[in-house]
Amino acid sequence: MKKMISPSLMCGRIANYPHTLDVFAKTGIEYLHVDVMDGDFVPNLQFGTDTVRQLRGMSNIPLDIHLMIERPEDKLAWFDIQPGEYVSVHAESTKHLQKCLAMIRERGGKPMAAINPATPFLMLENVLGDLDGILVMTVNPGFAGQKLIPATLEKVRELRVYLDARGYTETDIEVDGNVSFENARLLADAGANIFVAGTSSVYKRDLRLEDAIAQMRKSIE
Ligand code: S6P
Ligand code: MG
Repeated sequence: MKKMISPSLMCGRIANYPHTLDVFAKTGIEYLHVDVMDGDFVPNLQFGTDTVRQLRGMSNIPLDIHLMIERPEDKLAWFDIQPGEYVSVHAESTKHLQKCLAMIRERGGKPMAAINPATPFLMLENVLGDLDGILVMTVNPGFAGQKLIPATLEKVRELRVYLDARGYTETDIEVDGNVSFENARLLADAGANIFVAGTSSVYKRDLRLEDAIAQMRKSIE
């Protein structure tokens, strides 16, 4: 499967966005990871609907929207989902996961279910056909700069085997949280193919953005 990098925009300084987005375009970055947090599902606030709209106008790179919000079924329509965008909804945040995934699909988006470190992927068994991907959180969501929870690495490995055994060989596995250069390599070997790049890789301090992206590509090759 194609290995893709999705830098987490919340890790960047807003003043640098024009330059950063330009470098992302020139280096072939596949997606822009946009974290949406409601202060309820996670203990933080991030990127409102208007900001998401403005981000679309700043780059041609498609968005990868990670919704960390309660009752996403009530709020998905606020996001003006565009064809080709990934949109992930946390399985823990809704009683109506299938409905959310179908809403994303109807709008031309690529539906993903996100799962926290403590959530078993088996709970997605009955929606595998509704998904384009599964976002495996490798930290508890809410903040950048955390440490990867080791058990999530094995989870990715088991998930890839589980999906392939059921014929879902094209279902993406995205990983998010402390995807450092070293962890990216381990996660790629375990079967992940979309890598959220934050403060531990692409946005690492003291590294030139272009060099950090090149190093990330090498790690996931
Ligand atoms: C946080 C959010 C993530 C972070 C990303 C940061 O819960 O969903 O997308 O922005 O994980 O990366 P790092 O390398 O600082 O952990
Ligand atoms: Mg995220």
